[in-house]
This record gives sequence, C-alpha cells and structure tokens, in this order.
Amino acid sequence: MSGEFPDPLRMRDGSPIATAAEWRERRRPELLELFQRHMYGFFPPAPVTGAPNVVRSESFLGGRAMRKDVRVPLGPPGAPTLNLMVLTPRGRRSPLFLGINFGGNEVEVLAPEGVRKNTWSVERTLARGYAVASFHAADVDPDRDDFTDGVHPWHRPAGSGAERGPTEWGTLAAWAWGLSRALDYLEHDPDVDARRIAVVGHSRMGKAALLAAAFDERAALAIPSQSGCGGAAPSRTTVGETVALINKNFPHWFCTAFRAYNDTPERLPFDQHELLALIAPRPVLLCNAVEDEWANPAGQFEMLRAAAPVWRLLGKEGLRADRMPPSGKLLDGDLGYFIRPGAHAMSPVEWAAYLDFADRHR
Ligand code: GTR
Repeated sequence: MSGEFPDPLRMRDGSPIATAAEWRERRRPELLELFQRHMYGFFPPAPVTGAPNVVRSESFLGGRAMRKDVRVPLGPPGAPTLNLMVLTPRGRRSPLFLGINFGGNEVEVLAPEGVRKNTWSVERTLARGYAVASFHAADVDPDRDDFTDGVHPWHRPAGSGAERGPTEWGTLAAWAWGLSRALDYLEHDPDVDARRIAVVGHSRMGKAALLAAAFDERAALAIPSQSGCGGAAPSRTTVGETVALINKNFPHWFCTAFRAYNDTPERLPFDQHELLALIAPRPVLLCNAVEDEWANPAGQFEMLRAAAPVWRLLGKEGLRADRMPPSGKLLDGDLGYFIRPGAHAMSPVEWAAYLDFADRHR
C-alpha cells in the first residue's frame, strides 16, 4: 500500500487487524463511527413509518416490463415521502440497479438515451434482464444549504439546538439514508431479486451511492460513477476538487466537523479507500471519464489499490492490476475500474460498463 494513506488494517490505537473476524467486529465498526463523526455526520436509525403505498402498477415498454410507483414514507405523518419508480422485466424476479436521479423520474430516468446529459439506458437495462429503481434527490433533501427542508427536521438528535450541530448529518448522508429506505421497500418487492441489488449514481449521487453501500450491507454491488471528492477520490490530494473547495461550494453536503480538515486533510483519521473497504467483500466498480480531472480518476485508482488488502483479508482476490486500464476497457474483479474518453456525464457508455460488470457478478 502506498505509504501516504492510513492503513485500513490497523486500528486507530495502532493495533493490527489480522483476521476477517477482527475486521468485522473491530475495524469495520470503528471506521463506520469515524466517517460519521468527522465527515458525513451521524445517520439516524430507520424511521418507524406507515407501510409503503403502490400508487401505480402498469405495463411498460409494450408489455415487456412493468412500472410501479411506490410512495415510501420517510418519517411520521407529514414527513417527506420517497416517490420510488420501479421498472422490472416482466415475468421473473430480477436483479436491480438502484440510484438517485437529479432531474425527476419521468424527466431524467425515462428520457430516451442521448436526450439528456445523464442517461439511464432503461430499455437496454431491462432487455439485459435487470430492473431499475430510482427516485429524485429532492424527495429526501433538496440540494441546498437549508436544514429546515427535506428529512433533516424530522430526524434531529435529542437535545439539538436551532443550529446544525458539528456531527449532525449533511445532505449526502440524507441521500444515502434515502437509498436505504428504498432498499427497505425493495427487499419485499416480489419482482426484485433482493440479494442482487446494485447501488449506482453519478457524481454527487455517486458519492451518495458509495456511502449507502458502505453503510448498508443489503447493497450487493456498488457503482459510484465519477464520484470524485467526498466519494471515491482521496481527500489527501491536490488534484481536482479538494476538501476546502467542496466544503466552501457545498457547505450542506457534509457535517460541519469536516471543515476542520479543509487545509489539513492529512489529519483525517481515514481516507476514502477506507470508505470503499467498508463495502468488502462485495464488489465495487469505479467509473470515470478522461476529461473529468475534477473527479481525480487516477486518485480513485489509488484508492482501489489502498483498499485491496481488505478484500484479500476477507478471502477475495482484490485488485487485478497495478495500473489503470486503458480508456474504454473494463478492469473486472472485486475492485473494478472503467474510464472512457470524454467529459463529466452519465452516458450510455458507462451504463454498458455497469451492465457488463453486473453480469460478471450475478
Ligand atoms: C460538482 C462538484 C462535484 C460533483 C459534481 C456533480 O460541481 O464539485 O463534487 O459532485 O458537481 O454532482 O455533478
């Protein structure tokens, strides 16, 4: 492992982690706590709510698939509701891609390929035997520095004051928690193979997808796409977006305690390879675009290298290569990597890579 990043197989007190049981019982819980305390804020528990409500169930794509729209409550009566759209190939229980959209279920996810910058390749995904489920980010929390809207006011820690406390959850944690609420529903959907749910997302939604998969072991596979800083890219870097810049431009994404590391990310008690490692032994695919230096594609590959010892400790192969694969070629394995030519966007090219990777891990 490169010496500049903390050793994932060493406790904060310096003691080594030598067995899979020690990883699960000691190091994984320690990292879950540290990431919440210093970066994303603490997740509230799953809410006690009424039952999800299927408000639409109809044939889709000329009968080849089904569309269900499900309202998933995110708290007590009056709290926001997730409008989860679930598209399933007809006639069989299917593995599924779950992700948050920026623009709305209809506007973004159902748009034909190529119409919008971010594409979901729904027809192709269904034709390859996968279901797709998505909801709009604002259902959980609108993307602005305002903690009076979204789910936050419904899940404040006991005794909190008017201001957001230093370790109270930010918007990325809220989005990730929303993905877990979607999983609560999807686990019981008879058209979905709940043991094979991949969590996907582009850019800020890729950060949320990675965080959700790290914390929620029901996600079988994680595909953070061009997730960058606060996602799969290192905080200890001078390439692309930095901790100081992300906290300045998006003050609501993280807990306010994270700002203490703006100029000293090397003081963080972890780096993002350890967020990846929380997913082990489940597979992860990092996707990038050559022109999207802001998301630090090379730094993300370094994070895979630094995370790989955890997969190996858990009896997996780890990372199959020492170098990034050439543009357009999928590096398969427990720790996958894909980079394509072009700029920041979720294009049909990455969807094809998501599908190929998922096929190999079915
Ligand atoms: C950028 C931000 C990135 C990334 C991106 C996106 O402005 O700096 O961290 O999340 O937005 O979500 O498209």
